Amino acid sequence: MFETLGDRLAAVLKKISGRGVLRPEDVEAGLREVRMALLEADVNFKVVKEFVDRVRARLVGVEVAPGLTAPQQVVKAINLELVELLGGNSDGLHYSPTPPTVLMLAGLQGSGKTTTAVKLALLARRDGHKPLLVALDLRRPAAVEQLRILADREGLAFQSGNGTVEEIARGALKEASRLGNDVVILDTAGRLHIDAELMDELKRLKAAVPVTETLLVADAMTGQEAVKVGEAFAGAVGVDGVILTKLDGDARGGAALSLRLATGQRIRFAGTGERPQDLEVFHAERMASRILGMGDVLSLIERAERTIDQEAVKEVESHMRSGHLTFDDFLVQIRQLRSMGSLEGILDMVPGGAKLKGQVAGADSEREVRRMEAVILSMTARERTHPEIIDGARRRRIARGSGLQPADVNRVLKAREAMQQVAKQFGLGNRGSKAGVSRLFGQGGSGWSR
Ligand SMILES: Nc1nc2c(ncn2[C@@H]2O[C@H](COP(=O)(O)OP(=O)(O)OP(=O)(O)O)[C@@H](O)[C@H]2O)c(=O)[nH]1
Ligand SMILES: [Mg+2]
Repeated sequence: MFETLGDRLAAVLKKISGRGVLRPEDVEAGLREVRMALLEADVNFKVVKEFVDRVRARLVGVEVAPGLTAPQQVVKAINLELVELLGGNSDGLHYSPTPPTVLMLAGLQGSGKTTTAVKLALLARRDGHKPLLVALDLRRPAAVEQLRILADREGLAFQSGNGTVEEIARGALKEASRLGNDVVILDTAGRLHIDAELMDELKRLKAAVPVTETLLVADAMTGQEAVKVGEAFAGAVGVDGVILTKLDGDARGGAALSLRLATGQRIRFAGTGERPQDLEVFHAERMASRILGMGDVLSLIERAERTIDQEAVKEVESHMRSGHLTFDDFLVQIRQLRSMGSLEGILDMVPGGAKLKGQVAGADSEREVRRMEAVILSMTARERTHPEIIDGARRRRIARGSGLQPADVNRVLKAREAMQQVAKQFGLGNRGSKAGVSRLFGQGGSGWSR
């Protein structure tokens, strides 16, 4: 299981602590442990292969970054890929542009549906909405009462009824429109195991009322079962997002990865306790570090990189002044940009930045930066210092190494040139370089191959 990913790596990492360049055999030894840990956690083998390939591309033959040790560099690469695989940070609840927003919670027995229904209702209320909780668990006699009590305690509107789940749901929607409830949360019944009857009930429910989103509620302790659960619900009912509960326990979060891959959907929220306020918007970085189990190492890396950045920035500036911007310089700029926060925030600070804002989607900029990074890290040291030698064949090789297309490599090549141009145009020094980076992102807002 995932519990051991960090532990598994520890021994391998210890052996490479003195290296300045990561030798392929060292990287392979580390990747073997990663592969085993993921396979044991029931992650699909194709995904494991892709994951391992992408981590490899970030590492083989790469010089260890200044300020980092070889083990730190490996941990960092694995962590970055985990974040990517987890699909990035969640954007919370999606309210329907045409109210009411109907949220259907589905999941196995005891996964936390009823508790989560109340948590979501409170969140919707905090967001300025008027939620209605609907009890549709007619299987467990006490289930309706459980939701009623929880709703009462929080002063939330509650609806139950007689008849089939479809009838109750339809009735609840009418009631919602009469009372002005613009968010309707359906708490459905669970089953001990995946079963056809349950799936059928959920499908009928979905056909009866206009469900905005079906959210799969799953226990973080699910472990091996998570892939099956995710696939079953996604296949039979359709899942738009996942809520992972009981993360306050000692689950390492492996289920997050499995559920994300099995459903193809993001983890939206994490349940972090039994109380109605214990709900957090899902945070991919936090989860990746939990899966990796090396939080201390990650914060060390961050600190090391911040310190190095200051020195590197000075060097970049001197290169800019001499008119020769290498890809190593470019990388420093990109990383500096990332550590400065959101791209939109930065654009606010540069002249003409506001105009570029529309072209850069907030959620994607982080991703773009990561891709640029992947392209540059797939270059050899000579290519980075002498970009002019990058011909068609090299371009294809770099694309392969970074898991992207030659066109993406072209974009990064052009971006470096653009930045050099802009640096000249805006004058030199700190302010000039910030403007340069922002400008080039404005030019490359979209169009990555995947
Ligand atoms: N520690 C912790 N406990 C949770 C969390 N979410 C739910 N629980 C607990 O898990 C148990 C089951 O939660 P319910 O909300 O009743 O689960 P359910 O999916 O509605 O269960 P059924 O209606 O039987 O299918 C309860 O004791 C909850 O208090 C969480 O995030 N953390
Ligand atoms: Mg329940």
